[in-house]
Amino acid sequence: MNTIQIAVSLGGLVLSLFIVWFFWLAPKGQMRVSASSSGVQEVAISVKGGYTPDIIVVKAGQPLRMRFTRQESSSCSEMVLLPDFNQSAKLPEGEEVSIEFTPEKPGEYGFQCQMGMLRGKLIVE
Ligand SMILES: [Cu+2]
Repeated sequence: MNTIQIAVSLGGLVLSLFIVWFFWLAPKGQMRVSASSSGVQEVAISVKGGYTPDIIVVKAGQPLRMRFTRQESSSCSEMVLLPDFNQSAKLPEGEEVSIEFTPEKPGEYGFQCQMGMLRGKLIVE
């Protein structure tokens, strides 16, 4: 390999590392949810290569409504699962789908697509 080939390979490596970081590892934003006047904590989550926001902070003992809107056709994200709460939903593209439950115990709970490639975190305080 000459210098240019090495530079090109290194460039490609750096680029793929960046893509991995960008799509899978970078936090897409933390959101603290407050209850509306009806007492429901409500959060809108957009689904596109990940969940935005992907870290959601809520209060224990208050009903929570998670409104998912999937903005892509990738089959990866067609389901969202919250195994700790026995909740799951199919997300048709472009349609808002709500999941409602009351997180009773403080802790950290994951939500994810069916293969576990997209992940988000629910922090219950
Ligand atoms: Cu997936």
